[in-house]
Amino acid sequence: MLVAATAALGFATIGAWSGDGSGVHSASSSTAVTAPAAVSVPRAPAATQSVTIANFAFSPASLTVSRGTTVTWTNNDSAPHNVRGGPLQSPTLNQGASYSHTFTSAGSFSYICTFHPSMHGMVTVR
Ligand SMILES: [Cu+2]
Repeated sequence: MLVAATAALGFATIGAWSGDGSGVHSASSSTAVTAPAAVSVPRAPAATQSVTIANFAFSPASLTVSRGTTVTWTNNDSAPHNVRGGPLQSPTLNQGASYSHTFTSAGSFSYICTFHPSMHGMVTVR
């Protein structure tokens, strides 16, 4: 009697195990769902900001960033421009060209375009 009960229990256990087998299957598809979350990780490390050069002006003309931020200037004008002042020493930026600088110390950094000195910009780093 007892042996028969044990055998039945063993059979039931095997049945449960095969049920787990299909459970493993759904677990592997939930692993695939987890993967897109890992894609968000690269966003965290480096802060970036953009300044557009258009219509002979920097936009935004004034920007406040945290130390370690990389600022990228992109010239959208057909006229060439540059970004000069303090640590900012870009080459001539023709249309579509960009220049990046990573600000590692706090301070206020004003800059101009030396071709058009009326073009002013400022980056405040804190
Ligand atoms: Cu200019």
